[in-house]
Amino acid sequence: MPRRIFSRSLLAGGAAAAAVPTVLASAAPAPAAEAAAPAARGTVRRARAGGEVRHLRMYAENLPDGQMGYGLEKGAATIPGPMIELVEGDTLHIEFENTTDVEVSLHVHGVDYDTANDGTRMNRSTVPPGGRRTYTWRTHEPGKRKDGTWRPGSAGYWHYHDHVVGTDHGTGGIRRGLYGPVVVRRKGDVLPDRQFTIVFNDMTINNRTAGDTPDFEATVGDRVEVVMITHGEYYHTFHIHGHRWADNRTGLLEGPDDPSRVVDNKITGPADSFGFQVIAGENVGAGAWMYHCHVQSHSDMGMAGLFLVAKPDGTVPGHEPHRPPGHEHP
Ligand SMILES: [Cu+2]
Repeated sequence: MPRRIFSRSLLAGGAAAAAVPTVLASAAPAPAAEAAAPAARGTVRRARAGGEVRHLRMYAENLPDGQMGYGLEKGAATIPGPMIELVEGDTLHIEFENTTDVEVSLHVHGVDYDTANDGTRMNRSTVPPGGRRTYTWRTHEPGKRKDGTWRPGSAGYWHYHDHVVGTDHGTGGIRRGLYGPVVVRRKGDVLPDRQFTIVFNDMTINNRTAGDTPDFEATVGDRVEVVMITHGEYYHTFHIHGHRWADNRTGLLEGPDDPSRVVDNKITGPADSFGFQVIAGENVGAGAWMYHCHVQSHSDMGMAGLFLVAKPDGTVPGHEPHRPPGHEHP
């Protein structure tokens, strides 16, 4: 099926136009390409059982204009870095290579790691220029502790970032683009057709500024997952037009009496992450739907982009593809 609006990276890779690869959690281990193929209408794919031991190569690289990125292959680094997707119970070994000329590391939020894998200089878990090491992340299911209290599982929308470039807290690495999304599913979680990562980093979106902010593309009816991460010095509010989500672990309601609050706007601060799924254009149809920071001065300065929802024929009603996002008002 032709999708002529899909000329740009599905996952808005930043400096490189290549689609951001995904490590999948779907029922059968699948190539990344399968992530871009929406399931047949009316069917829902669900996360497989956890417990797999997975291996991944990851590279830290220099990008143009002083930026840096993570990638799954040499020469393929993106900002944000690749989506890493696991199911509770999985273990991930990341063979990490630093191709840059400065010390780099990999620090993750949300999953289990020991101090030797925390990506800090303090614990000697960084990687020198040209060096390699393996980082191990583990995840677990929820369950009852011996004392009867409830232990949370690892499932959630998380993220990774450098913890050593510039300062011992990775302030320079994060500023230059060394960050990316992690999704940990619970067995049976609904899997999306498309995934977008949106990072508010200082006054940028995915390190891109006014006029060059990323647009994201889907077709009416696609189950779209948004992973939203914040970095830098400021607090923001994330807002998307025409679509709402539940402010809980998955962003989905479990039934008519689910008490989760339904929102279309959420405050978010440095190192926060959350995610949700929407059905593109549900109840509202195809079109160019704006997403933006709702701190007014921030959106006025360009923290805005488009969620382009196409009709099945690939066209987006009312949208001129080469017009910059609609925030160029004088
Ligand atoms: Cu903002």
